[in-house]
Amino acid sequence: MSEFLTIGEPIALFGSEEVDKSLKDALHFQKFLAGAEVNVAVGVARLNHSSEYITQVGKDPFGEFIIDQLHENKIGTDYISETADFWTAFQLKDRVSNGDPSIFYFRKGSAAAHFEKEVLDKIDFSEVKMAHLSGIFPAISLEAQAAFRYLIDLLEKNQIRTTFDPNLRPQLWSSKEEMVNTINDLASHAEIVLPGINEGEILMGSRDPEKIADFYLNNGSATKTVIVKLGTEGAYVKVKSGESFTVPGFKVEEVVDTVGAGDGFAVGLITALMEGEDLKDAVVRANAIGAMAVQSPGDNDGYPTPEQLNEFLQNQKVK
Ligand code: KDG
Repeated sequence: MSEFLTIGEPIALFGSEEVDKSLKDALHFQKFLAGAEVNVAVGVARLNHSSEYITQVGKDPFGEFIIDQLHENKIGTDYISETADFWTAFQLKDRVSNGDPSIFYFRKGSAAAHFEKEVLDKIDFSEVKMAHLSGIFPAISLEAQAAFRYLIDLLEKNQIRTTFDPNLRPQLWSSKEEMVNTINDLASHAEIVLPGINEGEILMGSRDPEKIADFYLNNGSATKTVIVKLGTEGAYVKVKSGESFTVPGFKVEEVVDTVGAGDGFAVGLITALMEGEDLKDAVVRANAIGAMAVQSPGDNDGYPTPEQLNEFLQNQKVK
């Protein structure tokens, strides 16, 4: 078993190679492995930590591509089921010279949305140090949400440290109210909650990082730390004892694609904590990997090896 595990929906991503061309008009695409949680699994494995990814793929070329990519990235696939009845999800992403790209998903009723929670009974938790959860998997279907809640129970029973990224995807929920209530309920089970500042505003009604942090620190007894991601400004951190600090972000020369930065942030935080670094240094690493992620076109191709991370940290200046 691995030191780290996560559950999610893997997606075959076709990223346009044509800058500022609409998805309708673009003709040339590059294929990548994507999906918020698998991005985190990739980043953790790239920093030499054993990493396990839980999901279901279809018996189709995208499913085969994803399994190959997981093997190439040295990610454990012991708890991945396969089905011939449903397709693996895929998505199209355009390339923009400014701001966030548009993404078009083909995922409704996917193989992952039909994940059966019995698979989770096979998990060996003996070496697991940390697990990462995100608000996407519980949004893709009621079956996935039931499995997600069952995994939370298992993680609690096995006293595994958890991070939770709300990763809001409003199009996957039937209403804003359902999304907000469910995400806040799920967040209450995590030790570390990682909302983005815009997500905080949607989820609890304020853009004040301290108010967002206080909301989640009072939301459930499991939550000990809240880290509010401030984009290029870095991150605001508050812990249960009341201590708080801001860690500034790194300067990025050229932004190629913003998607995957939040997942990269989680990679930095989780790996540093698993290595015993203190919270402040862990957030510095989180900011660094977030900044590295935006400098390449796929979601996770910019995540560093240990050597690349050290080089970045030595050469970069904070904003
Ligand atoms: O965080 C990156 C994800 O947005 C992307 O990989 C696709 O998982 C995905 C999603 O649901 O948006």
